[in-house]
Amino acid sequence: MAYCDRRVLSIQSHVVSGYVGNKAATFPMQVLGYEVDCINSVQLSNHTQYKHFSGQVLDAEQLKDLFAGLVNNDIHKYSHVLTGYVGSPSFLLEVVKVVEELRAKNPSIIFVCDPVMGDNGRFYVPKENLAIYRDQLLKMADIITPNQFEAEQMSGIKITNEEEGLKALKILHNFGPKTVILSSFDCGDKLETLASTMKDGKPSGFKVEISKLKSSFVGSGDLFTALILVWLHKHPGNLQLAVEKTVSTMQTVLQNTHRAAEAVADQDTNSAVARLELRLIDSIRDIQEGKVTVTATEIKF
Ligand code: PXL
Repeated sequence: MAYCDRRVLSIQSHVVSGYVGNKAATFPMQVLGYEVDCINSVQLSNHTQYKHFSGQVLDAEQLKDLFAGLVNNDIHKYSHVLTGYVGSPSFLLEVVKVVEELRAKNPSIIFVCDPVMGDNGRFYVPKENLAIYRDQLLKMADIITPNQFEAEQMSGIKITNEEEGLKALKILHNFGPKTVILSSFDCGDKLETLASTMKDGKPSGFKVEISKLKSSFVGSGDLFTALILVWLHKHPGNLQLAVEKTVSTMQTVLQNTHRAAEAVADQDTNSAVARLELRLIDSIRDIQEGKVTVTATEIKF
């Protein structure tokens, strides 16, 4: 295997406690056989949906400094660059330069961009990040994985059903990325994943219906993106299988998490938010196995 066949530079958040950002993405990619180098865009005590959080947010100069070390040692050759939660617009603008330099080093690098901005109708990063994703990062990205809120913000389309979801996908393709995956959107009594890739100038893809769980999870989008990066790489050209493996694993990890949270529900030492931290370590075998339990069906565009 060549030096950089399965090497990911992952630029996302670090949290001391819990599983979002790099803490949610690194372990799954590693146990599936990938080398993962992390740049932590922020270092926080815990994710921002807790009552309290504290820590540091890196800016452009700090990213530039870290990346310069890699370049000066000529150790910046990666198969993938993955970006997620970024807490400062200046840092995000510097990410554009980092991706350019990584692509100069390895022209076939795959850029997987999760435009992490918010969820359930509200932003949890500065709003200025929206224009930077839409106008600069999307045109460089090979694969993007917005959630419903992020797809709505970037496309300008409110998504309440599949037709609107597909309309948003097409708009997002027009910004540049070959593959657009709407990790999930709410269509009443169910959730749905939509994945599409451009072939001969036209979008083609697959959808999966998912049943809703009663809990709401933080970090699930970060896990989703790490899994789709791996499964698309292991099954090149087979979007259907990659989506099936990703959504199946997600369902299993979320069910494991939900079950574990219920089991400790009456212990007052754990807040409701802490109980719902993803049970990634307990799910190691499910992550490695990637057993398909859902069926993705072809989308009629
Ligand atoms: O999963 C998104 C995410 C990532 N990183 C941090 C977060 C959140 C969501 O709240 O707070 C630090």
